[in-house]
Amino acid sequence: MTAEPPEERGTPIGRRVFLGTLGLGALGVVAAPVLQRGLEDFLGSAADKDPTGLTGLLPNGGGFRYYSVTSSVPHKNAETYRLTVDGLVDRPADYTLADLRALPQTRIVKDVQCVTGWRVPGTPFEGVRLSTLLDAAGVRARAGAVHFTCFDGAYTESLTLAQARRSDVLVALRMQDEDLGHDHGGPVRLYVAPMYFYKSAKWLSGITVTEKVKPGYWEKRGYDIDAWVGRSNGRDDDPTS
Ligand SMILES: Nc1nc2c(c(=O)[nH]1)N[C@H]1C(S)=C(S)[C@@H](COP(=O)(O)O)O[C@H]1N2
Ligand SMILES: [Mo]
Repeated sequence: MTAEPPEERGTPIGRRVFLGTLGLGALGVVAAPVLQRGLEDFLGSAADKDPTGLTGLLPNGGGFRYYSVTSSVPHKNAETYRLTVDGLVDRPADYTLADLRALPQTRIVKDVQCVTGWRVPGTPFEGVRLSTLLDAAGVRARAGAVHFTCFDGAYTESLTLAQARRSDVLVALRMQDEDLGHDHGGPVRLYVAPMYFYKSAKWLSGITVTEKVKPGYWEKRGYDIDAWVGRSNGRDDDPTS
């Protein structure tokens, strides 16, 4: 088994670890932000440690852990949510939740893999293909990448244009066949099926087409930019896609 960073072992409930402030890149380790709180997270951790799988039977949200790099995140709903598409495009756009729901929806069922080691099998995500929004915006010839921003005000991510145009990259509105809840990045998050889950930016608010890849929040702190599951970050997990 690939080594997990220590904060993933027995993290006490309520402990807040903001590794970003510790200069992860300088430490040269692969580690993750952990902001664990509440019953769901406790059960999620416990399930990983109980070889009998007993805790897996509890209604614990299926092994997901809550992550945020900020201590609080505003709540957005159908009235207040907006997604902006801008940058190197011919037709910048602002989408409401209703606008996104009115576009063709794609459902994908794959495993989810966090770079710190936890994996959740067969998780349905559903939403609009990112390529649909890019095509609608009219990406200009010199564009080469896409940058994502979030309404937590801090998290960012990026993909090359080729990655962003894959059919398994979604602007997700639903997860586990329910509308995306706030804790999982709702009402709208990115879902990048073949990559480690840190690429799947929660609370998505901006899609900016750029010339070159701009490293995202964790990539500035040491994670690989090309985050293919099993082929990056020094890990050998089975692919998710
Ligand atoms: N805005 C935002 N998106 C984020 C993160 C975050 O801290 N903030 N963490 C990433 C990481 S490292 C993981 S593993 C997943 C966790 O998603 P979950 O909280 O739905 O389990 O979200 C990713 N997207
Ligand atoms: Mo993660």
